[in-house]
Amino acid sequence: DAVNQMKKAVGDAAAQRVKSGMVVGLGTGSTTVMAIKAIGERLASGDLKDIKGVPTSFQAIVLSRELGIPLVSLDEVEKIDIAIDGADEVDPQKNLIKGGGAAHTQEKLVDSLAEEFIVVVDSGKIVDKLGSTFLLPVEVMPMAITPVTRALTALGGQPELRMGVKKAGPVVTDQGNLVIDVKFNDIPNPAELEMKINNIPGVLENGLFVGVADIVLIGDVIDGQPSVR
Ligand code: DER
Repeated sequence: DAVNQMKKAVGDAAAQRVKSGMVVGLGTGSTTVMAIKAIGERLASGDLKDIKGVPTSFQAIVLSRELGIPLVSLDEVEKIDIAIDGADEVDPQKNLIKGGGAAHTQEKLVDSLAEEFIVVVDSGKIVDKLGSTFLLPVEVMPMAITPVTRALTALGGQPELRMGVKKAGPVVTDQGNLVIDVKFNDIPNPAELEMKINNIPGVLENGLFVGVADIVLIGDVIDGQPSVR
């Protein structure tokens, strides 16, 4: 369908920017899956050689293994040349809300370390204001759920514990923590809110990515043809 066409178009475009010999941050989510698959195809065809991936989730690890993309840890690399990752919202200042896949803790680490962080989104993710279409994910230590819920409410949010779909009970992150999704009616200062939330004891990371994205590739379908801007 059109959204998948957009995701593939933007994933392919991002994969084309990877050069042989690079260390590539491998993000999480269905759009980034398209980019990682395209990287795998370029490796298989010989068009791309000698790259190393730094994964941001079990999803990225499993897919990279299937595709034969060699993985390295942050202890083994001097730098990350490019990170490719998705987003749930992108505002006009290229600030993001991420965490739809509950992977935003490792993602923010890898994406912010990269020399160039490329965001891959379909056009449906573009918003005027962060928080207008997506709840803000917050990764929280299990023992801290109740006090953090109170603190997020005090910040003006409406928090709710993220429940699993094919897993009974709450979603558990790759770090073994839980996720609270928070509705904020307005986020006038994303940088300030990002810091305030991360300063709540028991919070590991939240999905506001302020001043991290370098390039945003937007997939569209125009006159039935996928395009990227
Ligand atoms: O969890 C994440 O941050 C993902 O990147 C998510 O925000 C985007 O996932 P999607 O490409 O499947 O919409």
